[in-house]
Amino acid sequence: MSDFAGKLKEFSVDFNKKLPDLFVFAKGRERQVAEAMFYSLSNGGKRLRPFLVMKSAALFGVSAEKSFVVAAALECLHTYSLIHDDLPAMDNDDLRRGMPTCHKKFDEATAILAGDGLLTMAFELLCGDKNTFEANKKCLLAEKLAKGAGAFSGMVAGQMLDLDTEKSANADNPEELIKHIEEMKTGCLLKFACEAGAIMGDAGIDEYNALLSYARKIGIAFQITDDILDVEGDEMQMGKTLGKDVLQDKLTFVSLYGLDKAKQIAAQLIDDAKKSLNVFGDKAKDLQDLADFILNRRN
Ligand code: GRG
Repeated sequence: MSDFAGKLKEFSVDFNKKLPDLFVFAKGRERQVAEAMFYSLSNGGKRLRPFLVMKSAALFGVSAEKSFVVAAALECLHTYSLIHDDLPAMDNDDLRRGMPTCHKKFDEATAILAGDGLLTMAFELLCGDKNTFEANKKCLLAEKLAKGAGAFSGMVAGQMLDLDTEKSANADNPEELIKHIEEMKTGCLLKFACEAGAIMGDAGIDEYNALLSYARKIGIAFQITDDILDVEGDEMQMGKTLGKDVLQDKLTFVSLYGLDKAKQIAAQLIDDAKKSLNVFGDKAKDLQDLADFILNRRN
């Protein structure tokens, strides 16, 4: 395990320890949905988004204690998207984070509700008392997350387009289309992670733009590596079913450019992403290392 992989593991162990405190487990039958939410949230996961939130905020001296709730809100929202993406009506997957998907472990209706529960919990965390930032920052964070995750130009919009990518192989400009989809489907939450740090830390305009530029580049690189791993990754390491893009004849960065060029593009994006952070000097080492981790990840 590389030094950084070890650091991320340590971060995720700490992060996971605090998750049970965010839950209320009722005694009645409704308990099942909270259990399903907790099952999917606590079940593995690299915690890249929480790491990005907390390390971006740390650039401005925001304590981990303060930024944790925002990081947890984002991970709740991300986990909802994975639960719903795995449903039979979407990607129909049996395995996620190396464990049975939520609808396999529980049932389909419970999984739908668990996703709904995590989505709403994200906003309860951002707007409630556990988030100790001033009201205007809470409101801005909630608005940014809603937009990034939403149906007009965020993750839900990206997922809608992604459902059609089997039919998009003959699109007029497949390169534009795939970038557009991935910016919304995957990029928006990574963007929120970095932007949240800037908001919490009252970043100046140059710092704000530097973080947004970094987020945009790692977002595309992250999706390219996801497409590469779908072809040459290891199912055990990835903890999910692979090879589905080819089977579904999906438009991906790999189908568009081939493996070698896709790898080159990802490497260039990561290089550029790291350069975007120059304004922070050595303080941004964790974010620089995370960018390299995204490029070299095996899961
Ligand atoms: C269903 C509304 C809705 C949205 C689904 C995120 C998403 C949109 C679909 C997931 C499909 C997918 C594999 C997307 C590629 C990028 C991605 C989000 C991968 C999973 O993120 P990781 O690798 O996962 O950070 P962990 O488990 O480590 O948190």
